[in-house]
Amino acid sequence: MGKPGKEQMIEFYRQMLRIRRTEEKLMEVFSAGEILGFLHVSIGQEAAPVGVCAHLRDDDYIGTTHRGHGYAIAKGIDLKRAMAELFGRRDGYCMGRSGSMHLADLSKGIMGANGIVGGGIPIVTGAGFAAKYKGTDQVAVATFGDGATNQGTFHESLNLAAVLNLPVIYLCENNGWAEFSPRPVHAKIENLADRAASYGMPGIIVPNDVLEIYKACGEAVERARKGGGPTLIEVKCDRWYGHYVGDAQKYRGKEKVEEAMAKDCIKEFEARLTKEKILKAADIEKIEADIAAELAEALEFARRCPYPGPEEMAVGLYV
Ligand SMILES: Cc1ncc(C[n+]2csc(CCOP(=O)(O)OP(=O)(O)O)c2C)c(N)n1
Repeated sequence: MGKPGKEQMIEFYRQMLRIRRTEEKLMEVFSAGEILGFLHVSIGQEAAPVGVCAHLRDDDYIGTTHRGHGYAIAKGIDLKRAMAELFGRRDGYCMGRSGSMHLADLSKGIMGANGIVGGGIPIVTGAGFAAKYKGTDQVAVATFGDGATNQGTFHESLNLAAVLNLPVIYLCENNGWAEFSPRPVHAKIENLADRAASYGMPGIIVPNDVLEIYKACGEAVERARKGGGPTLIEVKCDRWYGHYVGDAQKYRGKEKVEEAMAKDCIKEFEARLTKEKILKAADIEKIEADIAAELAEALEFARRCPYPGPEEMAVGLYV
């Protein structure tokens, strides 16, 4: 795995911004009542999806959480159909039934977001098992938050993956909060990557920096593809907004929120690329304009799609 070139770095920037702008738009339409149900955004955490998905092929798997839009976007989901899904429309990926929390596109290896904390981890471990069993060189990535590392599914999956030497990357975005509980309330250890040692796999800690994440994930993916087994990677990041859109964060305090927002993985990367003369102001403007146009088109598509009819309720239902 080489270092990313200039073009690739610009692409990292573009993808992170695309995730940010999409979720900002989602917050807007959700607040206006156009999207129903719950919405969890990953604003402030855009580096991990971009850093890991840069190493993945369409036939590699990824399984995410209730905060999974970023991974779906970075793995190549079509924004129009994803938007239609969140709007509950028939042309969405799952006929408008999955919404934000179960968005999936198997043609791109996106096994689905998951509303059950820790629920995606064994599913992805199973995908890794299938890849190994079939003798392919596919890899599977499970992403989850710090809270999920206290679920039994996490421990059972990591143990099995280590014992069977499965090609799975476990990517924990430690944003310091499990819903409304700060990390010290739900886990006694500060570094969740330490848990890897008890299963006999490497445990790596990386900051919320796309290049560092790209490097760590690249090594883990390469090792997994070559039969070297699983890795646990912990990204130390911050959640800018509440647990869900509409959460006033009374449990967190204004100062802590401002502290989190002062750390922006996109702005930091933008400053670096600008300093190294890889990005100019005009390039940034063009990227912003392209994303705005793509989002406007996706929204227009979603709003225009019909809702599924009651007669379609049983389509895709297996009993
Ligand atoms: C099995 C289960 N228990 C509890 C919940 C309620 N719940 C939803 S999200 C969440 C916290 C998740 O925290 P974390 O894994 O750190 O992810 P983050 O929200 O920080 O991305 C909880 C407890 C749930 N959805 N599933």
